[in-house]
Amino acid sequence: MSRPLVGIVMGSDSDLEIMSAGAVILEQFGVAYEMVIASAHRHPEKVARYARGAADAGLKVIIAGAGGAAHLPGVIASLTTLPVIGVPIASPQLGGVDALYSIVQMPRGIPVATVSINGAYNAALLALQILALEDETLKEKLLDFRRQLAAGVEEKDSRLREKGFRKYLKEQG
Ligand code: RP5
Repeated sequence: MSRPLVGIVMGSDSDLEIMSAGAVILEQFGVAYEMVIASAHRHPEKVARYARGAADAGLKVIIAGAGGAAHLPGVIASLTTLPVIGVPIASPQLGGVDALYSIVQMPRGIPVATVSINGAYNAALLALQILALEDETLKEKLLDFRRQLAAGVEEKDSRLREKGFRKYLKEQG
């Protein structure tokens, strides 16, 4: 197994299901990653150790997901110059707006690239795009992925024209 290029960090195992959507995408593109549970509030020393050592460990991008008073991505970003992508995780109480605001409203000087609530899928794609800056093969794979997205739109459009909206909606079920 090659050395991980992407670190997927989360504040709790309750974030794991959401964050695993990012891991699946990285696997599909053949990019090595590691997953880590390290809470900014419950285990700040571990977060600091991980963030400070991330670049030397060979990581190129960190995806950090947290819910509630979500300080994990920002704290990691403060301790490394690697790009950090923040994933706000939906909480049962406030639905993720709490984490979204916590992660996106970083002070000037320490950015976190924040994706949508529960957006681990897009976080992984953004990580791949960053890696693709120096990896032509990966860039080609991303272009192919985009072509597939476009083909999916074309296929739906043709189906809609062919069937009409009533039949289309019925089949969507
Ligand atoms: C955050 O608190 C975690 O990222 C998680 O989203 C949330 C709840 O954690 P648990 O109480 O489920 O461990 O730090």
